[in-house]
Amino acid sequence: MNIVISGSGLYTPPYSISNDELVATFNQYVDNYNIEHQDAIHAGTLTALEHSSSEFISKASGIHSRYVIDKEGILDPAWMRPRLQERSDDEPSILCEIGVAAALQALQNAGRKAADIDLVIVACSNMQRAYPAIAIEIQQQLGCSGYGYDMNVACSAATFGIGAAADAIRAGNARCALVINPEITSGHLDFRDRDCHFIFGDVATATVVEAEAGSNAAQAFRILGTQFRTQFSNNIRNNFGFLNNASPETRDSRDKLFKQNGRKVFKELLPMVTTAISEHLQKESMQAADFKRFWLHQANLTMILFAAKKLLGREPSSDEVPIILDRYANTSSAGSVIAFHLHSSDFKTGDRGLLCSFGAGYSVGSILLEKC
Ligand code: CO8
Repeated sequence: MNIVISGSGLYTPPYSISNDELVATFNQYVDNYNIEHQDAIHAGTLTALEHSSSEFISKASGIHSRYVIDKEGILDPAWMRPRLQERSDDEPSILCEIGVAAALQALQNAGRKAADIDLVIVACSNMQRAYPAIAIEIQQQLGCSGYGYDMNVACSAATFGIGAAADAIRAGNARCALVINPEITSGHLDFRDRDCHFIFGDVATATVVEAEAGSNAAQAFRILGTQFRTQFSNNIRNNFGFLNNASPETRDSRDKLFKQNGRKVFKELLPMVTTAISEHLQKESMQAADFKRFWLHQANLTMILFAAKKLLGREPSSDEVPIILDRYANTSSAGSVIAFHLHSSDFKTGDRGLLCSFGAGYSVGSILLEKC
């Protein structure tokens, strides 16, 4: 049975923060900290914090700005995190709200109604609560039938989710699925950490996955093959979880937010990604040159260009490897789907593209697509 991605959707938060704005807040925080702790710093018992820099950020990452769900709280040097009003159980959760916005656009592009959906998968890096599943809340909010569940494979959650949806349809458990990636990364980022305060942005994406036969989308992409790989690593980690309550002494310590060893990630994950994609193409008797476009995970510009060059054996053009992280930053699982959503309308029947995500786990997911 042929399965297609029949539509995609994108919710972009209303606020954008430039590198200069982010760095101004960070540097103010650093100055305040160093003044507050000047005695200990002079005594040599505490190390002074160093300023961040916009030049470093754009050079090291390719990121110039990021969208966020709340700007004021993040840019307040005394707070430096989104300030989000907790909602009552009777109100839609924030992940549900932004997920629904992306889902409605995906449904429209797929020529589908919510009533056609019988599987909702919410696939992202962090759920805002343990249960009930955000997917089931969205199922109810939209009026979908069938079933829903949440899953987390960090940055690879979207491709793994699309794969799970395609498998469910082939197995006869569902007919038409919504895979939704609401990413409020600003909620699990330490904006006081110079090494990573600039990396992430908020967004939500969604895709509709269904059988090709019966699909009535104007812009459907046939899934030619999927491949998923994982390999354990501590180099990208977040120890937030339900057992934190059992160790209240360390409940708010640094490791309960995103942390990474960026250099090691570069060194270890890139070979894993390029090997996985090459093996996937080989398995399907295809070559990189058969593909018009590579919608790659958007974590770091150098990383994206390195992977594309390795695959193609030459410098990629900007048309072959669209970049969206310059204004969206790393949006975790949503990054490659944003690239797909914004850069796929020019495909003609038979054109091929590769959707690939990679990140914490480690994890790598690749999906080979062909325009119907
Ligand atoms: N301003 C100025 N200087 C800085 C700054 C800064 N902000 N930060 C670091 N420096 C300095 C360092 O101190 C260092 O100085 P020195 O050489 O004197 O020691 C120098 O700059 C170089 O630092 P790095 O070696 O760290 O710099 P890199 O060139 O490695 O760039 C990056 C840093 C951009 C972080 C890079 O390593 C990178 O992008 N790595 C890959 C990251 C990646 O792909 N991670 C994937 C994680 S995402 C994921 O899987 C999902 C997780 C879930 C989502 C979480 C949401 C919050």
